[in-house]
Amino acid sequence: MTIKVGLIGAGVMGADHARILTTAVSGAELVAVSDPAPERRSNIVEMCGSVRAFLDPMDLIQDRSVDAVLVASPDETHGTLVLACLAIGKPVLCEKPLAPSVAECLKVIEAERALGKRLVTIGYMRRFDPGYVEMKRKFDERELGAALVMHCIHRNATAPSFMTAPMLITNSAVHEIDIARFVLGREVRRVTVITPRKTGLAKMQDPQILLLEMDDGVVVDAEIFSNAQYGYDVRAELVCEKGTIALTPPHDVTVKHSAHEGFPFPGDWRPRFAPAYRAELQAWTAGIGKGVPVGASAWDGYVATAVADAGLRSLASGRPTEIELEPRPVLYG
Ligand code: ISE
Repeated sequence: MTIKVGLIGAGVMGADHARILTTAVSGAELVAVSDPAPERRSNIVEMCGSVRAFLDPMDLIQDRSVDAVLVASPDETHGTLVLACLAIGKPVLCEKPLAPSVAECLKVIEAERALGKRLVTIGYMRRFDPGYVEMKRKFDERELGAALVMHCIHRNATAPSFMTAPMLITNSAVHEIDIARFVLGREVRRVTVITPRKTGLAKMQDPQILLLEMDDGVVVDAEIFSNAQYGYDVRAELVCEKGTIALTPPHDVTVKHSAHEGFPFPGDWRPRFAPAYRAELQAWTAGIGKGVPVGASAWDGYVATAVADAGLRSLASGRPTEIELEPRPVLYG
């Protein structure tokens, strides 16, 4: 069975998803694209062949030839598009965040709960990254004892012009929030945002440090630095009672030249997480065929937004901020 996918949003991430779906995922086919910009729509058609182009994303969602929808449009459109998919019972993979506001996330949870089945997957692709998957597997063996601290680093070479200080939390740190919950299997109960001296190379508060206090006492510190200049660099080390588990920087070769030894950094997250994006799309489309939901759920999307929202309040107040979650519906286990 081939899953026919419709893509909403053909920007940087949407185009990358289209390329991966067409070249690296089996049992799936990109059949439709929607984007307000005609040149972006035609890029996808050129790259992927027989793909129908739609101006209105709602028409794509309704179209009978589309089995499942991939949402990669701007963050503020996510909630409405996901709700439209749920209204007609179509599976949807929505790029992070599920929605910028907690209230909108809760509407999605309510709609899915009313349907009684999971149709929403959130694109927290790190859950499919071989390094994080191995970190979780090793930790779950419990040979290293209890987790104590998790150190995370999230550096972008340069931030796009639309990036703001709050977006370091809602756009970048949400990945750290989600992966900490995924690896540790615990919820965040308090968040504090610390603002170090800021770089002279950006106008906004950059970098920021998020301190996440988990409900079992583990502390996660995450440095978010969106103008680090030298490349895209994501690191993590989980410190346990009897040892640590760290990601190794993924690179194919080490080069020795001119009295230096080193390896290159990617320019952004697409090459760094290419295996994760591929595995995510493969698992999502295969899961639809089998009726098995995979990846981060709408609940995970809601929690990441709720923690980020508390982070925004901490950024504004400078104080630790408690997180109060709604009761978890049985649908989400
Ligand atoms: C971007 O939107 C992403 O999702 C990337 O994975 C992340 O590393 C980057 O910081 C975000 O801006």
